[in-house]
Order: sequence, then C-alpha cells, then structure tokens
Amino acid sequence: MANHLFDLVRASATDPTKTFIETETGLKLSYGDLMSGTARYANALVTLGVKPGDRVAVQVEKSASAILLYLATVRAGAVFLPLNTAYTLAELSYFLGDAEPALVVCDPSRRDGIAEIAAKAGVPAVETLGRAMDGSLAEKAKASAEDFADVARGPGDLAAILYTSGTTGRSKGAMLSHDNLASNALTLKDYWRFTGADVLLHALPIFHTHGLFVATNTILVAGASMLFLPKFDADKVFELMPRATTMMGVPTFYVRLVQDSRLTRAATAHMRLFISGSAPLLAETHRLFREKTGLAILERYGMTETNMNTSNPYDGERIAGTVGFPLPGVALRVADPETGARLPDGEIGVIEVKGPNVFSGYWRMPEKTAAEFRKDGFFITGDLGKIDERGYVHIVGRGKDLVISGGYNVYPKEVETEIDGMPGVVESAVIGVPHPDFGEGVTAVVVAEKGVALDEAAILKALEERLAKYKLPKRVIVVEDLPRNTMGKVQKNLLRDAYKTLYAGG
Ligand code: MCA
Ligand code: AMP
Repeated sequence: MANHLFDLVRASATDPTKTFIETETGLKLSYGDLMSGTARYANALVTLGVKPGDRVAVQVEKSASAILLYLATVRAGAVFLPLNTAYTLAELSYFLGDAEPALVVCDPSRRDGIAEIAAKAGVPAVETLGRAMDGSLAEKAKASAEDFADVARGPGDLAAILYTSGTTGRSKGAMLSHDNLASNALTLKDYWRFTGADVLLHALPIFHTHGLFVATNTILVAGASMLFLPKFDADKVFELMPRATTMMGVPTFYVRLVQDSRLTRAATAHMRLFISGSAPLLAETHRLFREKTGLAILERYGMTETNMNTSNPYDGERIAGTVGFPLPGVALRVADPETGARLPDGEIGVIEVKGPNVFSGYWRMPEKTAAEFRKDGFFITGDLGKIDERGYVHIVGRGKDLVISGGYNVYPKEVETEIDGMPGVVESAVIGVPHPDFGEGVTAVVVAEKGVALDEAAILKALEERLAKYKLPKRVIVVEDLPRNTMGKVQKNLLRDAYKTLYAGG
C-alpha cells in the first residue's frame, strides 16, 4: 500500500547491510534492521489498538529505538507526537488532554507518574521504551512479526503533531502532513547535497523539528548514516568527528566549539558541512569558526509549523547574519504586519511563507489557524525580516514575544503566568537578554507586594515543579515596578536594555 512518507524511506533503503544509526554505545542499526524493526514496532502498535489517525504520544530518551517507533507510527498510519523529555507532569497533562492519544510511550523511570496523568486524561494505553532498547513496548516489538503491510497514507494525511507554545494562552499542536515532511526532506537533501556517502554527527534532541525531521528525515531520504549522541558533548563530538562528514546544530553547539582548542582545520578535515539553525547564529561565532577551520557554517531558517524555509547556499557565499534564500518550492515575502501587503526589498516587515512545507493548521484550533494565515494562503511567521539586494533573507527581530534559549523556545507568557500566581507577587515580566552560552537567557523581573520580601531561590524552586528546566529564569530580579507606556503596556524593550549585560562575562 502507498504510504507517502515511508515509501521514500523504503526507496532509499536499497542496501539492507548499510548502517543507518550507530550509537555511542556501539549499537549499529542497518537499513535492513530499520525495515524489520519498524515492522515489529508497527505490529506492536496495532496490537495495542492504535488505529490510523490515532495519536501516539512519546516522551522517551534519545535512542535508535525511538527512531524506529517514529517510523513505525508513520507505517501504521498513526500520528507521531514527540514530547520534550524536560516537560514536567504538569506540562504533559495538558498535551495528553488536548491530543487525546491512543497510546503514551514513556521512559520506564517515568511510568508511574505518567500512568496517573494518562488515566486522568482518558488515555487507554501506556507503554515504556528505555534507552537500552528496554521497556514494555520494546518487549512487545521483539515478540512481533518483522513484516508489516504499511497503512495507506496520502500526501495530505497527518504524520505528526508537534506542540509549540503560544504567545498567548495554550500550547498549539502544529499538524504536519506526510508531504510537509517528505517534500522538505527531499529539498534539503538536494540543497545540502546529501548522498549515501554522508555520515551525520547527530547530537540534537529528537523531539523537535531540528533533530527529528531536518536531521533524521534528510539522512533517511539520502540513504545516509548517523552517529547518534545522547546529547551535545564536546568531548564526544571531537572523538567522532573524524568519522563524520556533516553536523547540524543550534548556535550554542558552535559557541561551545569555537571556544574549544580542539577545533582546528585538522579536526574538521573530514567534514564537508556544518549547518546551524533554530536561533540566530552570531556573526562573531561564524567568523571564529571560519578562522579556526576554514569552513563557513551554513545557516538556515525554519519553524515547527513550516519545516525549513530558507538556507544559505551550498556553493555560493554563506553570509553571516543572514539565513540565505528561500528554498526551492517555498514562496517567501516580507509583508506589512497589518495588511499583509508585500513590502519592497530592503524594508523590514513580517516574514510570510507558503509552500508544500507549511503545516495545515493547529490541532483543534480553527480560529488560531485562521488568524495566522493570510487569505492567499501565506503563513505569518511572526519573525521580522528583510530581503537584501542580493536576495538574502535577514531576520532582524521577532514580532512575537518569544525567548530562544539554546535553541529552545520559551514563551514569556507561560513563565509569567506561573510567577504571577505565586503568593506575594504583584506581577512579572519575563524577557530574554544576551547570554554567552544560550544566546538569550530567560530572565524574570518581578514586582513584590508591599512588605513582602521575595526570594529568588524560592521562586525558582516553585517553578521547577511546574515548568521544564530550560524555561526557568537564569535570574529573578525583584523591582519596585515595571516600566509602562501610556497605554499601560509593559515596555519589555526598556527592561531588555536595562539588563542587557546581566550575563556578560559568563
Ligand atoms: C539545558 N539547560 C538549559 C538549556 N538546556 N537552559 C536554558 N536553555 C537551554 N537550551 C539547563 C540544564 O537543565 C542545566 O540546568 C543548565 O541549563 C546547564 O546545562 P548544560 O549541561 O550546559 O546544558 P546541555 O545539557 O549541554 O544543553 C544545552 C544544549 C541543549 C546542548 C544547547 O539545550 C540542546 O541540545 N538544545 C537544542 C534544542 C533544539 O534542538 N532546538 C530545536 C527546536 P541545571 O544546571 O540547573 O541542571 S526546532 C526549531 O527551533 C526550529 C524548527 C528550527 O529552526 O530548527
Ligand atoms: P520553533 O517554534 O521551535 O519552531 O522555533 C521557530 C523560531 O525559531 C522561528 O520563528 C525563528 O524565530 C527562530 N529561528 C529558527 N532558525 C533561525 C535562524 N537561523 N535565525 C534566527 N531565528 C531562527
């Protein structure tokens, strides 16, 4: 049966002996193992009652089995819903309630807590999958048959839902179709010249677009290989680099690498391409990297809702501070934020995109979906940018209130809501200010009730139980009041300016 996304994988898995993933523990999974392993997991899913269109929510540690589970979900015609391993039970409860998955898969160590919230959300099944190919789902997969008749899925059918926090209110599930993922993977493979000879050094998490789709799908459609690290670790990266040809990372990876004396021309001699994305790469990092290696990092730009939109060229000049050109098949314009009218090149406006890469909408949120698309089908990214005279796209800021810390999005509103609910707090403003390692450091500016002495450590402790660690403010600053404009709106730009050197010097 035709399964739009998995058919592409099948087509590139021509050599069953070829390595697909090698983990740091030495475990090797070939393309043949991929075919049989995904069949086993797909059979296990079906036995557990997962039907086409059902959501499979997955919060597991990074492993080769987790990738098998992703592809098995696609083969079974279900919808993969990956969740950040840092999410707390409070955060997970919302996702389970909203997505109504047929199955939750979690790390064995988290089973008890997750089973409790899954039961409350009415999720019928909870299974476990550990990093060492252990867990109840792994057992079921092992006991299942190694062939599976793929469920038929067309280009427009859903393959995945990825939650992205909202600037106001609740997190939104971006619905990604088979063709959103397939078309982007094929485009990136060609644009970045991936072939079966490539070996990607993969140190990203696999619960977001970057590590799962941009990295893994591109490797899959190229029939290439990945060296899988559980997380970014400079020692491991340098150890494995001689065996790799490419790496993808968030700017923090490169900030850490350029500070490392091991980054040299010799160390990177085997590498043909380093790609950066998810947050702005400082021109200084680009310059230092080039100085030390002779290689220009290729910066690209995307979003959960759109997959990848632009990229610096493979052959042409990779210009620091720009995100390059719209990818083939992607229409991009810079528009007046109010009217959506296209602005002349050189002028700053909101970046809008349209193409096969762009999602179909937010899960069960038709109004929010409608509000973020123009009538002519362009998606309003909320990023502010311009197009220069050579056609390079520049991102100059964000129209949305968002902090990006080490490549993870943190929506101030979510953190402010938690802080504002604490006793003794009048109000708070959460901002991002320059941080030497994470790019932006989440920072909370808090107003206390008269006579109340607020304690930074106590606020952080209370937040820890509610929010994923990367969302926690690196500092909490208590002030008398917040600056406001004549409309009464908090002037975050003044706060960002006042605390711009808070993290200077490390
Ligand atoms: C870890 N911590 C963080 C972050 N990561 N704090 C703020 N921001 C973060 N990103 C916390 C840890 O919990 C720890 O807290 C302390 O900071 C220091 O941890 P450290 O060991 O230095 O961190 P790490 O484990 O090395 O992680 C940093 C990292 C990681 C390698 C940059 O965050 C990472 O892999 N980020 C990639 C995110 C990503 O894939 N984004 C793509 C989204 P404590 O000391 O208290 O325990 S997809 C996307 O954005 C779009 C589509 C796109 O264009 O790609
Ligand atoms: P996410 O919601 O995690 O998909 O994050 C998407 C956002 O990350 C975009 O809307 C941009 O604000 C930002 N982003 C991604 N890549 C880049 C980049 N190369 N330069 C600047 N911002 C980026």
